[in-house]
Amino acid sequence: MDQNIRNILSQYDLGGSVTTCEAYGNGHINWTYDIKTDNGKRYILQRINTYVFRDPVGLMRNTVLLTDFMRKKVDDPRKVLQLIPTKSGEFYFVNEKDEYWRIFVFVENCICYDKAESLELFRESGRAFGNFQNLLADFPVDSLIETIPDFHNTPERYRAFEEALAADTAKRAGTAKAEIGYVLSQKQFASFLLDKVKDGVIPLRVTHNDTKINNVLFDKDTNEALCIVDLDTTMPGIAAMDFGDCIRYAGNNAAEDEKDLNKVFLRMDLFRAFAEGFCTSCKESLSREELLLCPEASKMITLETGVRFLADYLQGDVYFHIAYPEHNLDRARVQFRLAADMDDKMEAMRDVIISVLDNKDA
Ligand code: ADP
Ligand code: GN1
Ligand code: MG
Repeated sequence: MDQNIRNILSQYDLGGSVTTCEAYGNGHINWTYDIKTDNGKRYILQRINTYVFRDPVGLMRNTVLLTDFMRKKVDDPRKVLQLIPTKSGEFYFVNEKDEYWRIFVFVENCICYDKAESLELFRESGRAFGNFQNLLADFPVDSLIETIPDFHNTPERYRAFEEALAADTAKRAGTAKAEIGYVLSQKQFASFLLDKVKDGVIPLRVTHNDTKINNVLFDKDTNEALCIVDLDTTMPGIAAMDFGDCIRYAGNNAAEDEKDLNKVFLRMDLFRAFAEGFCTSCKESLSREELLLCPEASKMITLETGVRFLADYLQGDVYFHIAYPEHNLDRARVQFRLAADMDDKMEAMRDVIISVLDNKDA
């Protein structure tokens, strides 16, 4: 364990001495560690990525407000993230290098998946995110800050992409001509959902905004979804985009960074399973209009995420953690292949949503 981490841990009373501290999880943004103590306690230590989150104090205020609010509504403490205060009672610690650190209780007996290993598991993730909507349906939206302004504003992501393309800082535009062409060909679609908000067809709600399956913790024995983690981007947004991001990540037949694009396609059996879990659990909190936009939202978030990966590739990988130099380009290619497949399956996705909402089998 390095001295920096030792110093951070010394700010906390963890009810025992720390025996191990290991890098943990597959997140692309924060730095996460699994901490174990000699009296059997386990924690998640995290350093907040302050390049991504420019207002970590506001972010932590959001997390405290959200977790306090949800805790009053659940029956099992494992169902809501629990922050550990420092010895001086703060929910985060800032060291002399201006790094922001925090500690959560490690949710006991949980397991986290990086893909939908079965239809039932994915249906259960749908229920979990649907239930997240229910839990926060009456949360006072105005009390949250926007931790990343314009996070799912797709036209704004296009603007940033075009800026990155014009600057071509990393001199990589020449290696991504086909991908750049695809992005530009889809520009008309980018404002489709925000126009619905502007026209009053759908509302802004408290949404999670990063609904990858690895942001859900399941009970190891029963595979019941226990807890939604990674609340850093929970802020006002479009509910159907939360649905869409789950589909983008785990409804894909392949991994987010698969190199063999023939393996990349939307699995309709997974789409249906997720829709059953999500739409059924939050039918009361969300309107039919919102749920009917889930197919377009699935394509929107897939396209937008691809645009973000490609912009980061053009900028020299300043945002997402990468494992090798073309990682962001590979990720972007997968998103574009998947978005194109979703175009082909738009009608089929819509039929599934309608049949789930109308409780039919087809
Ligand atoms: P990132 O923002 O980098 O994605 P996350 O907050 O999602 O970071 O954490 C990374 C991983 O750590 C999660 O995917 C999950 O597996 C695990 N994790 C996070 N919080 C907890 C917790 N309280 N208990 C157990 N595992 C957790
Ligand atoms: C990041 O932190 P993580 O890995 O859950 C990103 C999401 C992207 C995702 C792509 C704050 O999520 O927006 O969809 O990578 N989070 C942030 O895998 O930018
Ligand atoms: Mg995460």
